[in-house]
Amino acid sequence: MSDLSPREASPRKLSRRKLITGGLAAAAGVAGLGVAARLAQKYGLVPPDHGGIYGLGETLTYASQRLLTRHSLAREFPRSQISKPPFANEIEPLTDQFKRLQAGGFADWRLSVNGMVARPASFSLDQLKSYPSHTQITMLQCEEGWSYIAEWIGVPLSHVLDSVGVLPQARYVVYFSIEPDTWESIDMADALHPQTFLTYGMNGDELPVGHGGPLRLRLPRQVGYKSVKFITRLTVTDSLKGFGKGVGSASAEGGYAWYAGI
Ligand SMILES: Nc1nc2c(c(=O)[nH]1)N[C@H]1C(S)=C(S)[C@@H](COP(=O)(O)O)O[C@H]1N2
Ligand SMILES: [Mo]
Repeated sequence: MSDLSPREASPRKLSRRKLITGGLAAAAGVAGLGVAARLAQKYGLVPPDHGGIYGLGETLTYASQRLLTRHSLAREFPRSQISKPPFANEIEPLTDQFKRLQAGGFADWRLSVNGMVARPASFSLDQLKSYPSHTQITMLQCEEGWSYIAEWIGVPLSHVLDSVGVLPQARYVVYFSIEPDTWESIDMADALHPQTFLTYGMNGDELPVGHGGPLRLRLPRQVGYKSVKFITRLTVTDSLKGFGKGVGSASAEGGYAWYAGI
């Protein structure tokens, strides 16, 4: 019996990955930042918040994560491990617009999807719930150190993207909260990842407003701030330059990493 794991049994793939990550690190160490930056650029592995040569750390983190863990899954937990009760992180006072929608039972909540898609669309919650619902029991980890485990119920973002027809040149999905100045973006690898959900339920119930109800993007492979609450809009794009200050997210503008993989 071979003791090779399936991944090790595919030497061609592995050696290409090794070559690129090894090459990036070596280039950074020996030949200097310029060469590493050019290599990363060549393979499309530069995050939007790289900040020129000073962002080499961010670039290496993102590049090696993408090459090595692109298809890996966040850990899922048994039902017995669900935290009781999970507390909700502090959120800004909700706007009047939100309160009006809440008073109507969120019947008028819409998720609009536009940008580089064949058929821009606007979905009601009922429409999103008409897709087969999926669940995951995963951990939400705040960058400040605390975490909790919950069951998240929703529709994989990939289903919604498939239904609008993402154009081949798309590279990122930018997602916006109904809250002002609250937005993030992810690359297509994370957008199409099976655990990236548009979430409308939690622990067998509706998603509570404190946890981002009626609709939250759930992204268990990155830290908590990428799981934005109160999602109303998605834009598919090939460049993040035109959004805000061009570094990919509100949190990146505030000095946090755009790519915050766990
Ligand atoms: N719209 C919105 N989404 C948000 C936040 C926020 O303040 N507003 N906080 C983020 C941060 S920093 C964390 S750690 C998680 C907390 O999720 P929880 O309230 O379910 O614990 O939500 C994230 N999503
Ligand atoms: Mo957080």
